[in-house]
Amino acid sequence: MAPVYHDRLADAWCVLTFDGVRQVLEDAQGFSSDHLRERAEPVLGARVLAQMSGREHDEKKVATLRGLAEIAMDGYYLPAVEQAMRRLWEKAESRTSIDFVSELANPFAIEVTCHLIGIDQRWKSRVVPWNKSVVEFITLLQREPHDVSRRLADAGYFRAFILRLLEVRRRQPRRDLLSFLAHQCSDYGFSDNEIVALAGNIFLAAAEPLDKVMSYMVYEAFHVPDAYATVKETPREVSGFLAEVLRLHPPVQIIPRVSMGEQTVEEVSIPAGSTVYCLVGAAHRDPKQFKDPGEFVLGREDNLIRAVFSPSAQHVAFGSGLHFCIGSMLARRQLETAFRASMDYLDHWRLAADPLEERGLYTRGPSHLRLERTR
Ligand code: 2IO
Repeated sequence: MAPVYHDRLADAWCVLTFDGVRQVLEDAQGFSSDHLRERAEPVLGARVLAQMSGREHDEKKVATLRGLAEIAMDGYYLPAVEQAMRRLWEKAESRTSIDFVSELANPFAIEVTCHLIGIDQRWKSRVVPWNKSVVEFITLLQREPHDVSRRLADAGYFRAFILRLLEVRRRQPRRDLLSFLAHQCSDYGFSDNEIVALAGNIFLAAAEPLDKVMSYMVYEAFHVPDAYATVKETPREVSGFLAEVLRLHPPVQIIPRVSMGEQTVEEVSIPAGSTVYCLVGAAHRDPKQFKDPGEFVLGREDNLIRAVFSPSAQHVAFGSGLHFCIGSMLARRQLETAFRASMDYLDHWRLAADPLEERGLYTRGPSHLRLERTR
């Protein structure tokens, strides 16, 4: 397979090698995020960080990172994450068979993300379909006009809901991201519309990959029992375990860009104004970058833990360069917390069926993960 090729169906230039993907992501000038104007702005309601550059980008990113750090690291959020995961496992104790994806991972992801943003649990059933429409608008590659208008309407309800909540939290702040943004916004030049867009962006970007990675972690715990045994014995190894899950199963498979002027990647010339897809999964299986790329190897030297969650990462599950994921630390901390808690329960279960069945092209995760009780 050529390292870079034009896919006619998607009308996009697909980049499949690690070096190629890195080159594209690290050249924010040559490869812009302009696609988000059509792909994300109509549902989020304003420009988001990934579309910005220069001073505006830097200032707003600092404010958002500060908010994420303050909420996620303050000693209240992570215990709530652990509690949420434990409660779901406890509930499953009375069952003989469960689908981990729909019954644990997904409810977990929604619960903790609502908690993070500041959405009361009683609103979950409203928010879930709205968020689903926003995610579909952004990530589905082929779209029917009828569905597009329904998703735009749902996104409007979601934004109106967040705006109302923003007003409530502004009067009576709590320990959540929306309260933080409501209070910091004037100092950083965020408009209300931008806060709503940011909150919607963080909701989808936090929730959408979370259940998927959690499910892959549980799958690999059963699939590579030696690696799991090491983690159980030495809990700090969970970082390496997560790092390898992210390499082998990146939940975001496509990072799109638009070529600004003619560009050359892996000696292939890409015309100006083209859609460019960085194929994360392919890059992570590039044998030039990773030895035996298809193997799950705990603590591999070409995927060092200290670099995994920072822009110097040797994998690109969180992107690379200017728009490197600002939620990587949050992702790391909540996934490690939830997985550590899960280790108290995993022994009660076994995988009902291997191989793994997956779904999704843009974001991908196990379609289900049937577990059966062992005792
Ligand atoms: C506006 C696609 C799950 C982000 C966003 C769509 C930009 C950005 C991403 C991730 C993951 C989601 N892009 N998060 O790829 O915020």
